[in-house]
Amino acid sequence: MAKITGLCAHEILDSRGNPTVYCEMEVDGKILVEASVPSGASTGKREALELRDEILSRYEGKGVKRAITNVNEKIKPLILGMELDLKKIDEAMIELDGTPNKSSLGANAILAVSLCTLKALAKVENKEIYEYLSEGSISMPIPMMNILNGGLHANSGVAIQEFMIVPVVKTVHERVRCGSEIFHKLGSILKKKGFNTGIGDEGGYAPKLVSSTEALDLILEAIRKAGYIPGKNVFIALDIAASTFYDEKTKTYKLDNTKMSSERLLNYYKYISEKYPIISIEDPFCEDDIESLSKITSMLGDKIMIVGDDYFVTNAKILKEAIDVHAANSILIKPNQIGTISEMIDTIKLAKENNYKTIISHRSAETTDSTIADIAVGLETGFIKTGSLSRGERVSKYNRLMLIEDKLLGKSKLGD
Ligand code: 2PG
Ligand code: MG
Repeated sequence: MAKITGLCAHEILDSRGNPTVYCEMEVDGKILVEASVPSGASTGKREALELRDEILSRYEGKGVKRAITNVNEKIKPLILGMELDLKKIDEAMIELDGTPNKSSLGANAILAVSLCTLKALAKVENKEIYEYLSEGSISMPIPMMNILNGGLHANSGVAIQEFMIVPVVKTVHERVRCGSEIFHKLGSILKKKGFNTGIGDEGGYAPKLVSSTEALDLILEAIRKAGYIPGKNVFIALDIAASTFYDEKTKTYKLDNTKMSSERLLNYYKYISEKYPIISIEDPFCEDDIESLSKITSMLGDKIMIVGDDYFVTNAKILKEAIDVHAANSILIKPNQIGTISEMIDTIKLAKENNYKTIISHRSAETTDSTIADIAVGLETGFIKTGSLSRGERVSKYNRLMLIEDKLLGKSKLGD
């Protein structure tokens, strides 16, 4: 069996211009792989810890030198010479860390090594990552494309974090084309109406709007003007990220300048899901409010996806608790929320066994590492959420999906 012969981490920058962890791994003295990790802004409280240096004079405290040192001085001696086995390597790192939320080594340090291990395993077997991950079948995901950014991802004043279009046309190439055409159409509509066409963290437009329904109307207009039919071949998904506009003291949500109780917010969701072709609502209430999550699931869950992100933080134990109370019917999967690829795989399995839909997801700060595209195909997550149709770190995932599709269609022959 192949053995790990080298490991080295470096500090690089993510798409928000903050430091993140990059790692190289060598196997059998000849195979070299690399991986880098993303970072969130609207993070769930129970996520595995992203270790930052907290030295304010350097990158405003956001340096990751401690995580780098943990890879180079603690994880490296642990796994050097070990056989290449994802579960064993992940377990060894979890044990070395010894905390429930990976706060000693840092989930950013651990995930970089876990990702390298996955990539090395595929390379050793001369397989693509999606082929290595597959348990017999593969399928191409439907993308949720965030073309209008709000919340903590933009300075637009719109409380809802992500307005996504979901093209359900036949191939990934057509889905990407559809997304790109609607994205550009939205840009020209905004320009014509005198809005700013600057973009947010995930590459979607970030105009200053007065309400969320104004955003939904603009998107409907863009879908139609691009030649598609809302509710037929293009749907809408929302990430509310409600924890980010919840006031603990008054127990209210401040949405579009209106203070709302959870009851009123629930009615608002009912209203917009009847008026617009919405197929998915993520994090509709603050992440501690599992009761409201169960309520919305019983009210709307037979028609639309109710997605837990900040609620579940890709953690199988937390998901299990939610399954027991019928909270949500879908889960967002983010590798860095849990910190290892093998734990992420366990969470996907648990979700599927319980008929929860799965959406593999980027973070709002990304690198050009496109492994989540392979995960979507190989583990058949069904959906992928990876931002808008602009910014290199977002399109790297769409590009990877298109290249995988070409390969599967036999369109990747270099010679005769
Ligand atoms: C989310 C994500 C990704 P962040 O809330 O789903 O879109 O945002 O990475 O900032 O948590
Ligand atoms: Mg989210």
